[in-house]
Amino acid sequence: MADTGVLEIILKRIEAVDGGVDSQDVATSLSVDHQVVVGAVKSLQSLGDIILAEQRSSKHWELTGEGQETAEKGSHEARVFGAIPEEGLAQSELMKLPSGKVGFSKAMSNKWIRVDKGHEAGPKVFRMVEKIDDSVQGKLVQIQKGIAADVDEKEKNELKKRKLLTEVTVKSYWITKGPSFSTIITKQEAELTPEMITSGSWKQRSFKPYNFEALGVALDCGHLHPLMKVRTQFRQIFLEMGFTEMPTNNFIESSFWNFDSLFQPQQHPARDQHDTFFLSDPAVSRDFPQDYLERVKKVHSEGGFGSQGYKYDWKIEEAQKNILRTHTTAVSARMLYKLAQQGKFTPVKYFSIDRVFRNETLDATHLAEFHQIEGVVADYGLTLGDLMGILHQFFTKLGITKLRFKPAFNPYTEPSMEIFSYHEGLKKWVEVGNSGVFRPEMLLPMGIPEGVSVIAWGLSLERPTMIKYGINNIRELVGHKVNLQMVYDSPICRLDS
Ligand code: FB9
Repeated sequence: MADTGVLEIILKRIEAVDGGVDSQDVATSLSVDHQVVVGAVKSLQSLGDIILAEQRSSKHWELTGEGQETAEKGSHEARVFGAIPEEGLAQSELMKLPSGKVGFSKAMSNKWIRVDKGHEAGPKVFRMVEKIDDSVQGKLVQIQKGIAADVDEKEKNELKKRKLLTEVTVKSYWITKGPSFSTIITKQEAELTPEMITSGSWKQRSFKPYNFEALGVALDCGHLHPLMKVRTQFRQIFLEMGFTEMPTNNFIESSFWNFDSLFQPQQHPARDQHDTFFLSDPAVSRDFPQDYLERVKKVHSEGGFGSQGYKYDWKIEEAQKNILRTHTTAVSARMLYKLAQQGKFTPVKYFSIDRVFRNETLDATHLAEFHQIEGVVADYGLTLGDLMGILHQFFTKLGITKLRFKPAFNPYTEPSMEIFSYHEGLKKWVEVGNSGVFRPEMLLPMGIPEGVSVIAWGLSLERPTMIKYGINNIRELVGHKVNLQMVYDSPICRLDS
């Protein structure tokens, strides 16, 4: 609230006149900065319709610094005239004077002085008249005193061209009485309290208008990491597509569920130390559905279900090894086995978004862990066309509409496809995920009925997050070097825009 003294003075002045008052005049009369009066006007306006304030601008002439000097000491030409003695003055000496250059040409054009070039020592300047009328100084003095009625606009603009005068635009408020005008300022209440309501005193109070433009109070609270914001968006996409989230709360997994159940052979390179993190304690799991384990062992070592298998000596010790899961497809395997055990098959749509761990070479976009996003659909008679269709539907919700599919290989899906999207910014096709149809050697040992096929796809959470938030190095997104201010400042995520 502005100084109430200024507010009261403004109100009393408005009351005292028929029309209104100008904020600049008030500021001048109170010897305060104009902004002080503007602040008082804003405060009065916030109290309701006490005053009306119409912004206006007026122009007036002001002397420049050089103009003030001219008004005080005379024009340059007058100062040059005054510097020339009876016996004349060498032009070279005259030009050394501060007003020399400007004053000389003006005095010559006014025919106040003349140059005699017949002297041996060089040109000499002489007066041509006894005295002069310094009209420039006279006009500036009149303008300075505010009595310049007979100085016309043309003459003022001439002075402006000589940088002796400048035209100043002044914005001010014309303040008049409002519909609720009063010289008494009643303090406005900022909030309606229970006491006011119970006592009824609110009836005699005036309340500040509600400011719907006010920003909310910045909450000093936690902030969601961009990865979590993007995860929420992906979760929303899956949910609106009718998918159910899988329970992924086990980072530790047995090799059996992570690899063997997916028909990934025990000698596959992805299963050794340099690609997978093995646990030392507890090093092994032993609790598996025995009948299912036997079927897995058989399909690996001898084949079955129409497959010749891998024909190797499958060892339970390999399957028992505990690891950090390398993909969330291990969770999909558990869920599909559980689905097969429920007796009557029912079509399902599952998804998962959670951390997976790979003992890989680190670089600017790859760490030893990332969040995998996975979608799974199980139903009778699903085909590769259904997979392509649901991929188009899913990626369209990310704003990705141009997809291409490239044949690929995964141990647990056949056929498999890498998914590519055309990146308008990079002007090239970029890989946005992988997909495929789970193999019968994976599904049939679980007990999934003949005729049911399961399509699935996966992508990472970090890649789209880095793209959406313009982060080039993954260490700026996750890890101990993350700038927490980035987390605080990261905006809400909208994947479809
Ligand atoms: O996410 C990936 N790229 C991507 C995804 C979205 C995106 O969004 C743009 C803003 C709009 C941009 C890019 N990729 C998969 C492709 C590459 O980044 C790749 O270099 C890295 N891949 C990870 C694995 O790397 C070791 C991404 C990760 C990945 C790859 C495959 C799967 C999951 C994650 C899978 C699978 C799968 C296949 C069949 C059945 C079930 C699951």
